[in-house]
Amino acid sequence: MTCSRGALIVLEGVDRAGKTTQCLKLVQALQQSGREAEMMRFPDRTTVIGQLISSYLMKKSNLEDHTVHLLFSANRWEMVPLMKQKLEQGINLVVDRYAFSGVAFTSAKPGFSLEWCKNPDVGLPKPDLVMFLQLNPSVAENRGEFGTERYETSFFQCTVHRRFEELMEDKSVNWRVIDAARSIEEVHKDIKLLSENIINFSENQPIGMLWS
Ligand code: Z5A
Repeated sequence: MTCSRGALIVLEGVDRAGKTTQCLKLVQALQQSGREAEMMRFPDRTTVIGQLISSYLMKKSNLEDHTVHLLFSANRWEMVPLMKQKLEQGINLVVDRYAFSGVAFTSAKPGFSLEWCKNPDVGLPKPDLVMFLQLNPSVAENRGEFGTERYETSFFQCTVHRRFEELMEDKSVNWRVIDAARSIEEVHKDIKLLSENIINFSENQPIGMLWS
């Protein structure tokens, strides 16, 4: 008996766009409709590499910029065997940030090209769908103060947003832009519909390789 594979669905967006809120709601909705679904997030702070990243983000330690970029990528690669296993078991994976955040954040730093930043993530399991939660920085500001972690400043987030826009010009990735300024329920409705469609479409397709 052959089992249909699960879909790899990624949510991206700038700070406070609602990625975590929507990932949780999507997993719940898919499960309620009888589908197998699980959430993953990057960085995954539970692993040894994830703890190095977490300490860096919390400004408890400093890491050289190339080094931390490679650690973020390694944190995805260490999850690849598990991701593939789950997808092949028919479990749909809903992922909060992925390689696109990796590239957008590092390339927002001086001296980093998009191309260099993409290289370590070439060949990762390719998402079947990437939904970018679009939110104007002024609306995001109304969702509360920035936290105290690294990168949580308006100036840096604006540069990150521009890098995401450059990444979205790549038609080899199935990007969908979602207006995240609406209510949680309205945003969820769109995300659920797009996800259900891609789950049906992907079930008999092989898992692709990102940027290759
Ligand atoms: N990073 C990197 O540099 N390289 C990499 O490779 C990767 C990541 C993978 C990780 O942060 C940091 O690491 C991140 C990128 C960098 N740095 N920054 N900035 P994280 O993943 O641990 O945390 P986060 O991604 O920064 O979370 P977030 O962006 O702040 O939040 P969010 O997930 O987008 O939003 P939320 O938590 O669902 O919602 C935020 C608030 O808004 C909350 O109060 C909600 O109730 C509210 N909300 C949500 N939706 C709505 C709507 N529709 N209306 C009104 N209010 C809403």
